[in-house]
Amino acid sequence: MEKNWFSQDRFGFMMHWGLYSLPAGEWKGQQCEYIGEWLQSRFRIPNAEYSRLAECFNPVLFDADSIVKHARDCGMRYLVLTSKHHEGFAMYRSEVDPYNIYDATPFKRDPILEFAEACYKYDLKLGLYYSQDLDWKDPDGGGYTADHTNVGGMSWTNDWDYPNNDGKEYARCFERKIKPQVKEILTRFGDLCLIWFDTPLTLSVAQSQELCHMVRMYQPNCLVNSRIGNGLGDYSSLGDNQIPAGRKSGGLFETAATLNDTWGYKSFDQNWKSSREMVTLLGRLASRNVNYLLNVGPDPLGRIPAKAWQIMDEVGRWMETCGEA
Ligand code: JFZ
Repeated sequence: MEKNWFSQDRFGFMMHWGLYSLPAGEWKGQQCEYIGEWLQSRFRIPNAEYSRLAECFNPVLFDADSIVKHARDCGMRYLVLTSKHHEGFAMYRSEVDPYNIYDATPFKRDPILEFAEACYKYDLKLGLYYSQDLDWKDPDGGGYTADHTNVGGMSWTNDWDYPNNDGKEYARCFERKIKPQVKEILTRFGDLCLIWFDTPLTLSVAQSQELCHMVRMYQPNCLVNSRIGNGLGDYSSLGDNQIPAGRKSGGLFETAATLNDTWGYKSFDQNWKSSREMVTLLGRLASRNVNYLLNVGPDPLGRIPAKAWQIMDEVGRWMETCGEA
């Protein structure tokens, strides 16, 4: 795989899928007004309680083949899947940590592997999201330095289970979990087109460099996004849903944008963009030299919500009639 694919294949599909998809934005009678994948931090749910979601996570209607085919029909050329989000739960069979979809759920399947196979079949490129800094399962997960809260007033770090921020040492989490899991995702699923790191708050320059070197070593043609931190990476992830004012030059750029107002599934978020808005956005971003990475959160059974599926259908039809970029 050549690295210059990025400027040709301007349209990608991102999926935020994890344990958070199961409560679907609600916890004990309260609706999460914030993005769904932040539910654990929003309601400060102890790991002992949150991890029990795994016991009933069984997305039996998940079908990687039909989702990838649908993305392809919609004109998308690459996929980006959450292999592990801030909650710390791996969505693939990890030997590093049993807190993963294969070992901890009745599902006993590896969706990332199934997606990888479907991508190969339909000739889409595969990229993986991995939260390398924030990890709420690990006592030394990042986000405990400086300001401990994000814009919504939620903790970056798990200070509900592990309140002693001063005693935390990200280097321990980095060595025992992050590096070994990054190695896993780089070596298990064939060629990757990119790794989508996120929210670098705690990583040192050396740690960002080390992850970059691992990517180079195991996947020489795999791009790294700028959220690896410390000014590194091959391309810039712009702010969420951001459209730059003018044409970007001197590099590769991507805007991740979600189809409603959450990245992870929330049953009550029905604020979907129209296919017309999507097509317009795709055109405007492409004219500014920016890729469009469109996100949808699969539901607890592993389905793309019907409304999102239908909007993607419409985009596909538009692509057919008006030609592809
Ligand atoms: C991060 C995550 O915290 C969030 O859950 C989701 O995965 C999203 C795609 O990425 O949130 C961010 C990170 C960076 C910015 C905004 C939200 N930013 O730079 O504007």
